Amino acid sequence: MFRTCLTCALATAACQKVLSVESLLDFERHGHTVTRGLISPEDFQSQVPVLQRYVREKESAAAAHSAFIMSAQGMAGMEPPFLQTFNPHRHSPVAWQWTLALLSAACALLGTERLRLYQTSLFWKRRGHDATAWHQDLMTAPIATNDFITAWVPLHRVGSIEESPLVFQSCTHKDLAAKVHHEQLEEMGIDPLSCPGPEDFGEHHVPLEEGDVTWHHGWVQHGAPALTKGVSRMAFTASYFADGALVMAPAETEAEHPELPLLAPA
Ligand SMILES: O=C(O)CCC(=O)C(=O)O
Ligand SMILES: [Fe+2]
Repeated sequence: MFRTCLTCALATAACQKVLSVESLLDFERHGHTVTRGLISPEDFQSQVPVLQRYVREKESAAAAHSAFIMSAQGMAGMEPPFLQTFNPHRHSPVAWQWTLALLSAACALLGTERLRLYQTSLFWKRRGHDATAWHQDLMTAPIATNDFITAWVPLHRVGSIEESPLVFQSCTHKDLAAKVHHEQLEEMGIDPLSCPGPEDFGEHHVPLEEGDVTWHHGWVQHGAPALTKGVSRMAFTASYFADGALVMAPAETEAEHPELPLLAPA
């Protein structure tokens, strides 16, 4: 991000005010980092119950969506990795407040002063749900950019790997050559099922206390192990990208991303 910061003295000053140089470098080098205590204890205690209530209200819609996705991927009847409620910021003032509260740190980490919001989500992983498989967020976002970041905010303490934190393959946002894709493994005669999953490979930031936030770059490989301690894990996420990126033509994205047409360049 210094690449971008150096083009603008103001942005450099803003970056260093919001986050330490160590955090900025950590994100730049590894593609993920953690910011401790970004949500204040007062806000956390009063606002988390509102978000938890919202997740529960949307449970049946989220379950229907995940059943649809599992079936589309030929895995009908299997456990999904989580229930996902999309874009709570459009309906919940608290989710919108968190989206704005995370903005300065997101700008600092991407080294820009103007971001667009791609999406917010609430992830609810319960005991019995599958692991969140290794993936890169930008693979499924219809945006041509390398400047994309997601804040992942657990709605409770995540004290250990058994409680399903996000797990990252460091540096894959810069150098994917070091890792091989699932399909390539098959070609190479390696059983993809015996590849180490997020439960026994990768870096994480536990223990995460209330108000801590992990950040990951849109190209970094990440996932999460299945929950083996506790019964439920919930997280709020907000994904942003640097203003000015090209997005796919509205007609192709309208069904899934009704807000994206607003972002299309003239
Ligand atoms: O919470 C999870 O298990 C998945 C979240 C995720 O992949 C993301 O925030 O990009
Ligand atoms: Fe992701």
